Amino acid sequence: MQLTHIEHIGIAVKSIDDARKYYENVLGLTCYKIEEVADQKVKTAFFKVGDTKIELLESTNPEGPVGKFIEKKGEGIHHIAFAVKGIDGAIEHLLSNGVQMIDQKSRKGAEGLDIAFLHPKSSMGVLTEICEDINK
Ligand code: CMX
Repeated sequence: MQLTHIEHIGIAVKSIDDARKYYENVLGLTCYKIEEVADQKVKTAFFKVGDTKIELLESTNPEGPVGKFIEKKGEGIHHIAFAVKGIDGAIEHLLSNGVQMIDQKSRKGAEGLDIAFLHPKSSMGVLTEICEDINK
């Protein structure tokens, strides 16, 4: 399995409109995209920091994964996403090493990436995503 870099860090926020003021006005980053991912019940906002992105996640439904996370834990780091070469092979590798996968097959996520989530119980409490940009 070949991880190339941290593709993004997902941060759960109550309001993208409020949170982006800190990322833009204080940290000096630029929001280059806002995208709703309907099946994940989130709105996302992206900022680039070198090769890595910050993905702000605002829930659009309290029953969605980010809505439930904020209800239980409040705002904060929600997941880490690694870019991988060959996501299908990586999923096979993880499964054969006993990792519990939330997604047994890759699916389309924000920014058109192929993504799959590992269950946090298999990764020391850190919700982890692997993703691949097939256009790169
Ligand atoms: N990080 C670490 N642990 C988490 C977590 C997170 N982000 N979200 C939930 N958990 C933990 C909970 O604390 C709980 O632990 P305990 O059993 O010790 O209390 C356990 O996982 C179960 O939590 P839950 O609230 O009952 O939630 P569910 O089982 O319904 O779902 C999870 C948890 C991780 C399977 C679900 O959130 C999921 O499928 N996530 C992947 C998809 C996702 O997060 N999408 C949003 C981002 C989309 C994007 O980036 O575009």
